[in-house]
Amino acid sequence: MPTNLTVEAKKKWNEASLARRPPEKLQKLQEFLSLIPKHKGTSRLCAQVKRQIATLRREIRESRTRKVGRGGSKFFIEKEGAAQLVILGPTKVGRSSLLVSITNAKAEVSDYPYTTQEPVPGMLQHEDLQFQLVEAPAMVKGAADGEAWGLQTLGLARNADGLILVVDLSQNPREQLSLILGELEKARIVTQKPKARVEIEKKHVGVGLRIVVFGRLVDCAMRDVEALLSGYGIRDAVVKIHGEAKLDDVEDAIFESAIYRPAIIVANKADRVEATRNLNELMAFTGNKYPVLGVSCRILFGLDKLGDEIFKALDIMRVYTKEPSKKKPSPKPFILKKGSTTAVLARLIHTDFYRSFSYARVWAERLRFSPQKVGASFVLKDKDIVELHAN
Ligand SMILES: Nc1nc2c(ncn2[C@@H]2O[C@H](COP(=O)(O)OP(=O)(O)O)[C@@H](O)[C@H]2O)c(=O)[nH]1
Ligand SMILES: [Mg+2]
Repeated sequence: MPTNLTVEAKKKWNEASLARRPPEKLQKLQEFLSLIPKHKGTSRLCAQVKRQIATLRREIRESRTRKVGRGGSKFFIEKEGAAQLVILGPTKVGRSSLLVSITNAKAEVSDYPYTTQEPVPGMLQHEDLQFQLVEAPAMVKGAADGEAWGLQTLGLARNADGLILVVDLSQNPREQLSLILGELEKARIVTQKPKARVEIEKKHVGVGLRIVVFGRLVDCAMRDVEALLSGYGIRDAVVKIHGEAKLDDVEDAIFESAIYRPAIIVANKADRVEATRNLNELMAFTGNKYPVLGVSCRILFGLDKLGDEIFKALDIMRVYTKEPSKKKPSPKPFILKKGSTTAVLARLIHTDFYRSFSYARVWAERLRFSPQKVGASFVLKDKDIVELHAN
């Protein structure tokens, strides 16, 4: 639904998005909110801006108390390994138990609620890859509105590559899952793959607007996208449109509203007597929207499948590079999004490599003969071995 904002409102939004200092940003957002016409098409935007305002207020307040307190937030966990996944769930479902069962981490498993108050990382080995799992504090009702450690927890989720949603099979799984998904949705984190993905990368003044459509514009033309962007004062940016995109998706991207994080549901305590019934209920509730793994951290059941599910959910692949002078590829793979080309690999290795790319040789079982000489647009697959040649 279009928001039909006035020129003045759009200008104000642009000012708010450019503001760097939190108090200034807060001021601009409040002014922006008052300029949004209130109708059906703007209700979601209003809710989102209100939440942003609430978050900023809290941040400002907390940074004031931190200055006198112990300083530094422990809530940001530096990424390690192939991907970072945050373990979310209500208290006592077994988030710590999961972490200690499958990683090297030392988290405290306990019968007391809200034991985990700071994120705890651990590494999970999956074949020749490692995934970093981070246990977040318990998800509570109202997390998206700042209850308990809600905003920090949702911040962790936003920053991660994927989510592991843990529920307890000795209790109503539907309630637990609805709680988690509800808070994620309020924080504009979606767990279902959207039909379209729009990235807006703002550039220096004078660079101009470059719009690249990898998918298709469904309900609009290129000039509509240009008009929408320039209406918001976005004149210097690279805009990438993937999938089946509507003009609304582009407007959503301007407001940096929704982000997609793939999710896996881990249903724990499968050893309990009520577990089978609750697992069936959970499956009926989720349909085939999410991968669901029934596990028990107590008797170490079902956990060996998690690595594979994570790998699938992240939509990634491994590519091994080989130097022309060497016989064997490097043992450590590069991690790429599924469907990436040799050009993407070259750019990941080095921008210079990308610029001077000449051709590649690829070894793979699916090819009729290996190695095969390929160009920059060759689509790679998991476990391909690639030798890059530059000019
Ligand atoms: N029966 C059973 N209890 C479990 C299992 N996993 C964890 N628990 C228990 O559930 C409680 C909470 O576990 P914990 O990992 O601390 O949960 P967290 O609050 O989500 O981190 C502890 O008493 C654990 O012993 C399981 O697979 N089966
Ligand atoms: Mg815990």
